[in-house]
Amino acid sequence: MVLRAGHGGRGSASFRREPFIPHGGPDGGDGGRGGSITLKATTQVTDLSLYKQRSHWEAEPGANGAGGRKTGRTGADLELEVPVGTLVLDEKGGLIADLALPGARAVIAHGGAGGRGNVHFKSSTRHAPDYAEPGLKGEELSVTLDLKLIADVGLVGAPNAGKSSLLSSLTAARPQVANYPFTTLDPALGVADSTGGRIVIAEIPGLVEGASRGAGLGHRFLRHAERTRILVYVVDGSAADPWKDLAAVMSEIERFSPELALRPHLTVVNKVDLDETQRLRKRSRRKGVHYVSALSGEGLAELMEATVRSLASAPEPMAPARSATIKLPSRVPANLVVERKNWGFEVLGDRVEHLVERTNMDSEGSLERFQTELDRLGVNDALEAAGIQPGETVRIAGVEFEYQP
Ligand SMILES: Nc1nc2c(ncn2[C@@H]2O[C@H](COP(=O)(O)OP(=O)(O)O)[C@@H](O)[C@H]2O)c(=O)[nH]1
Ligand SMILES: [Mg+2]
Repeated sequence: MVLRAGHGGRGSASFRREPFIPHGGPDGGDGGRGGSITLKATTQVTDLSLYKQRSHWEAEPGANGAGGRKTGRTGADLELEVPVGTLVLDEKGGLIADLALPGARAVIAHGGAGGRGNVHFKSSTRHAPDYAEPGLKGEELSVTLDLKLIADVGLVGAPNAGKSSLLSSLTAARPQVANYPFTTLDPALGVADSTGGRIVIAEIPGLVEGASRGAGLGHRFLRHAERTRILVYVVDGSAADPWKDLAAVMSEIERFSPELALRPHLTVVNKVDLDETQRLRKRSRRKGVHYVSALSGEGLAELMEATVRSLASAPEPMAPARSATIKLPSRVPANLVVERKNWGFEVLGDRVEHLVERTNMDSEGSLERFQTELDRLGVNDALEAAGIQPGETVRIAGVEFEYQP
């Protein structure tokens, strides 16, 4: 994914106009700073699909300065929302940011500073500076987004099965527990200390909870489940038909992702402190089911042991399930690109753009060197090849020139 922050606005080289004074003092204001690009972690977004569809993002440039010491408007920042657990890596795989918590933000590409207007360049020897600085280029970089696992274990099940209660009995987390179907809407996380080390457990909000909030939401929650290594199906043993509830949840998961349905899982019947659940336990011949009570703590130690064993043998999830990695070649051209526009020609290229930014267009000496360098970099050839005519406009790094071979 290529992120390009906004170019800084150009400083203005303007002079005050006053009646009877042919040349007022310089009053050109500064260019505005270009917008930056920020990534923000949110639970509202659960995957990186948006960034697979669109790989180029640009923030707004700063506006140019103007006469009357007017500073150009700052370019608007661009804030891109990514799922919690997104890693931002540079081209070599180095970590730029770890957006592990909801609300975490990182500025990834900084906007270019605005150029100074000519009011700054007045000195005792120079009363009428007729130049101003160009704005600086916004940072441009190619990054890879990688989505970490949010948890080792995902608790899934119907509303009121006791997912939140289990999470709070197994870990120090204190999710909302309530006896009605509209509770958790974000995955709540907790950490359990076990013989197998730290285990991160996530409560995946119920499908019915999601479905009742509008179509597709249930599936949005299930995307969180994809980012766990094993699933624990939680069933309310005191419900009218617990096995039917279990089947409903499993088929919903199957419908969402057959791969997810095949992931290692445990089945937990909760509320074994209640008579209905006790009776179910006596009646049922199902094997491999863990009967527990989040309330009394019964069966929880055994459940944790089974979880540790299951995690130990669980394969590392396949790449697409575990991490939606976007790898794109860097678009930033080391060499030269000439693009025809309706107003003239735009020249793109790291080296030539840096050259323009470094050059003080006011000094004869540096202008001469600039021309030679442009030629050496092949800019003139490239423009000729693109069919440029004398007098047409060329823009390099935000600075415009008239082409005169
Ligand atoms: N008797 C009993 N009630 C429980 C148990 N676990 C949860 N509950 C109750 O079941 C209701 C729903 O629990 P909650 O954890 O919010 O379920 P969730 O919707 O799956 O997160 C709450 O009223 C809990 O107090 C349990 O082991 N035994
Ligand atoms: Mg809950």
